Amino acid sequence: MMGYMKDTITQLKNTALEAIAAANSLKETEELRIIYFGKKSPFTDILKSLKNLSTEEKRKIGPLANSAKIEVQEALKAKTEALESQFDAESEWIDVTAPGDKKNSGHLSPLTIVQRDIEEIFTSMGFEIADGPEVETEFYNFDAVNVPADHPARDMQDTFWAKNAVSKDSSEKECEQFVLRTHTSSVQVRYMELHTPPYRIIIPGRVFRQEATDASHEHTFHQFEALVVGDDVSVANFLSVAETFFSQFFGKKLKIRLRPSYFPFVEPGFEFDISCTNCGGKGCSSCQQTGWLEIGGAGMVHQNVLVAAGYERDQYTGFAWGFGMERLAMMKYKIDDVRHFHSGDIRFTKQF
Ligand code: FA5
Repeated sequence: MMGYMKDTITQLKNTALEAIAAANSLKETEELRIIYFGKKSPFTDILKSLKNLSTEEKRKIGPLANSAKIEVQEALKAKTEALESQFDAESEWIDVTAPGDKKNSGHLSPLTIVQRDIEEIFTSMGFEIADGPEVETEFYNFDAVNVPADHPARDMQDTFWAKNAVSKDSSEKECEQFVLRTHTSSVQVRYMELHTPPYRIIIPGRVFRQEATDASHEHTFHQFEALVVGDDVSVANFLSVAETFFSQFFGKKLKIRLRPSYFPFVEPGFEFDISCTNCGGKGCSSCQQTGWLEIGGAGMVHQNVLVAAGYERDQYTGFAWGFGMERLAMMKYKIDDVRHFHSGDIRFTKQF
């Protein structure tokens, strides 16, 4: 019996060691682990059958079975580790000559580029950048800038009114409706209330109008307002600032032309044009042969606006202008349709 058991143990050990030596993958070593050390392990069977032997025999066969088991266990462990390190080396291998993964980086919208250009030019002229809410009270969007409740300009600006909204504004202008601001002029009186002249600011921002959209009209677009208030601010100051800004923005010397116009918040008011950036004023298809490009509205701040902000009438003078950033970007980059800006089309954005 003892001789038979010895042979069985030796044979089991040799077969296991051979199988382990021949294993070529972690899958195979795992299969061998289950065969030799799983629930139905032949080593366990041998150890269990020791109970049929005499004490003397147990003393000899027991250690033999144990050492065979340990030898096989260690061989299996060594083989598994060898295969694992071989696997790691394979998975971590890097082909340094392979072309890299190209990352798709984003791109600034032409509108952001234009806004940054505008801000840079104006801050270099000593202007500050101011901001205000896009959801605005009726007061700051209309009344404060001299557009009373029955004024037709409220219709002209195709306002989005917020339904049943009541202002809880700290300025105690109670029971007003909210509007999506129709122009950046809404920030004028907000700023004036908190500051004492002299000051010069620009207010870039998003505005909203209930427009039937077309190539030059969007319902959501951007304006930037310029506002200068002080003791002796004149139209000459406006002309000088406008000429400096537009010449720098378009990178060439431009002329400014004023035409009389009407906006409730300025007196006198005017539309202003710049000499055509394409032909320099000779006349071409971009300027309909006129030599001029229409830019936007401007004027001397109406005294009613300064009074609405809490200043004394005729204490200060100022100028203001406001125009569309999309329209400016369209002129600079020759974009033919304002709706491209919000299209989300990467082919458009990537061109700038
Ligand atoms: C105003 O909004 C006045 N607040 C401007 C102003 C400020 C005048 C201070 C005087 C003093 P207007 O509605 O014309 O004015 O708009 C100004 C500019 O916004 C236009 O010249 C144009 O460039 C742009 N704009 C107006 N409507 C749209 C639109 N639907 N889509 C794109 N741009 C527009």
